[in-house]
Amino acid sequence: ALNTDNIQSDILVGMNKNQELFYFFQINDATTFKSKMSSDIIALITTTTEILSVDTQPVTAVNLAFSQHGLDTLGITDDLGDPNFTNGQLSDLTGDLPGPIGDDESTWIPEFTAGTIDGVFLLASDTADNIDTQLASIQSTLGSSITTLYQIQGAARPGDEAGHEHFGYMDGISQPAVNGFTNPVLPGQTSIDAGLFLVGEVSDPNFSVRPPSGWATDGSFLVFRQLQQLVPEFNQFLATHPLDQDTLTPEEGSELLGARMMGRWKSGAPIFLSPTQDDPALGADPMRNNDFDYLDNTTHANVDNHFNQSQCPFAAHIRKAHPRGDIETAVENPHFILRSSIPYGPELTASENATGVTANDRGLAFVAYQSDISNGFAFLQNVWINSVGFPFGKYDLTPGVDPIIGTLNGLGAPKNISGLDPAVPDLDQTELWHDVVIPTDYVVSKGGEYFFSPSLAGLEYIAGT
Ligand code: N7H
Repeated sequence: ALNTDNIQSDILVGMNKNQELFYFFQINDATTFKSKMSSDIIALITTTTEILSVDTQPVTAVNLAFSQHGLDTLGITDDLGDPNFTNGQLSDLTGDLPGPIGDDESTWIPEFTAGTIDGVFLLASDTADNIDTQLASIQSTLGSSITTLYQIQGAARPGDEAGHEHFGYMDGISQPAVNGFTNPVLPGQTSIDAGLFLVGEVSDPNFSVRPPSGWATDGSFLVFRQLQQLVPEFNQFLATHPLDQDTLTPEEGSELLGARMMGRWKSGAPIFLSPTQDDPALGADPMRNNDFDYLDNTTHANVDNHFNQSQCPFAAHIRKAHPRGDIETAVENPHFILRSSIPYGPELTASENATGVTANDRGLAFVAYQSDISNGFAFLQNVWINSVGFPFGKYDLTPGVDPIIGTLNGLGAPKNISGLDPAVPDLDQTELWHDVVIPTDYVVSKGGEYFFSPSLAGLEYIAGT
């Protein structure tokens, strides 16, 4: 079993609150910062054990992670054994394999291009007021040893939309199960060794190059991305391209197109199990809503699945990001992440709805944990999501980029996606004419950074140096 007293709460469980603030800071005075870590800050950090029970959950959960720039500032000279982390996220726009991650730097905000962020506090609670109180207390403790660089306020959406992101789809359904932690394992969940998420644990692919003193053990690399969602533009695209106009109403045809781009209906029901209409009962049922593998329903053979997009396009978001039987029968798949994202920004206004043009910034404060960024986020984004040929080996050799988050070099270029229209299943190897063309990107990266979220013992180690 894992030592859940030593692991920060967001990694394996999430912050489990409706409000979450990402507070990015710069360290001005390493000595004072480390001394305040020891005397006050570490005591505030929420562990996995604490978050698991409502009885022990703090009013405001707090996690803390550092960039490489931050570890440098704090005088930590150990190489954590993750080059993507060491070089920072900005360098993955132009870096070596498995980058680039596809963003165009022109869409990044200056706070992320500056490369000066040393750390991030994650603060989560039921109310924004609780978070403000906790943040004020942290700021008063740390005084002038830090400077605020940027903050993003995340929040669950209101009412029935709680749990849904800004495009309207239920999120947070599918996560890998972590051996030695997740219990029970739900149908369709893949069990993964803890070392794919936690440094130094079983099957950590870079075990041999971690700091020999062991202080990085039970930490995890946190990929943060501010992903803006152009919701009215996305809705307008769906509204003007309804599928199957012979049998469906325009509204139903638009819903079907969105669901086929995502791989799930707005309720969370997987289209692979319910291809023609939403099934909210299926979406809400954890015993069924993740129990599919993209293989033949009865034989679970891999043969038919190379031809058939009737149940789910090859390029659907959830299939690109987790191809299940498309690859898992062939190889042990090391490309898993634990997601802990939350929406940010206001609800759509009536005028945005009417004009179809975004006036307010909103999107997803994307968070993913892994023990190797090049196997995790960077691999998913580069080799799967942004690659027109993945899943490889299909009858159609160009399924297309991910229709939700895939981008052709971050430039908003039109994207040809195979098999989105079930009436025209796109079996042809060479001709692209019946792909659905998505005219631009509806998710735009505003930038991000790579962080390391140490264990509690790791935080003590840092503070003691
Ligand atoms: Fe995605 N969305 O809300 O539209 N994602 N995602 N994602 N995503 C998933 O199955 C979304 C992004 C993954 O196991 C669902 O839990 C949005 C990035 C993975 O079957 C929905 C954005 C990356 C899965 C969304 C976004 C991923 C997944 C279905 C950006 C990685 C699990 C809910 C604005 C690089 C797949 C669920 C599986 C699921 C949405 C970004 C990865 C609804 C809006 C950048 C691995």
